[in-house]
Amino acid sequence: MLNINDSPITRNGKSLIVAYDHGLEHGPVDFEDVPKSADPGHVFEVARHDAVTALAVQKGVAEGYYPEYEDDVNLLVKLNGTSNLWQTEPYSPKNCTVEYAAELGADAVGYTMYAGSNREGEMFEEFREVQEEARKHDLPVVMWAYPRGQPVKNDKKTGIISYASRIGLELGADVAKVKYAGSREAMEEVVDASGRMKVVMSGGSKKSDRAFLSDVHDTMSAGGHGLAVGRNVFQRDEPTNILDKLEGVVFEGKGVDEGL
Ligand code: FBP
Repeated sequence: MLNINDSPITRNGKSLIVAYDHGLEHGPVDFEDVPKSADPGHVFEVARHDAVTALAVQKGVAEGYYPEYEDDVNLLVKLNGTSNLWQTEPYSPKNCTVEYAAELGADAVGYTMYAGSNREGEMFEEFREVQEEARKHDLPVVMWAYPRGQPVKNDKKTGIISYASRIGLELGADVAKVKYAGSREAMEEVVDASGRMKVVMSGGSKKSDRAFLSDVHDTMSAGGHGLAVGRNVFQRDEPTNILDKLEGVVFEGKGVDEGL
């Protein structure tokens, strides 16, 4: 495991990663409420906010936009991804090498792991390659730890989220991005299962500021290390407002009321 406390993707050991790979994972429907969010340039501008420690994008978006932002934004290149246009066994194919991500200027790389899928073996093997190549480039590896497949009846259960996060530790991730487990106590179990690896909360669909900050606060109080969030930032007309509030809760130890 790398010590990523000196990495640009952390600030005082914590991270606030803006995830913006939804155009691939969900399609343009995620941009309908706030049409300007379909423009990667808009989201790169948002990611210049001091609270944002990295912007996670697929390589095509990185190629097209990152050169203008390399002084202001830290880049996390997502190395695999999938559309939701198919319906078979969960699998997220690799579409970019660590070497190419490094050439693009990545400060970290990301990989989605669907533990529980019948194709888990292929993904473990792809992740092995990613993790070992990332070590050669000294790049932190963030695992999107999303248990999925026939044996995973409920991916919101604390035990299954803990298991997915633990798989991240076992396979050499530096950070696991997990779904919110539902309470501070449940997030504590997830963090406890994860050893020294950092655990960050995934955002999920859009909520009110108070509800979202409350989940984030639970995660931070449970010993989590921040969040990796997409829709709860870019589906707002003024993403800067929520980033100001998140900065208080994630980096300044504020409670929900104070953060608001
Ligand atoms: P959100 O904060 O919008 O949930 O984004 C997090 C994320 O992991 C994205 O990086 C990704 O595109 C999406 O969720 C995948 O979500 P799912 O596989 O659950 O549809």
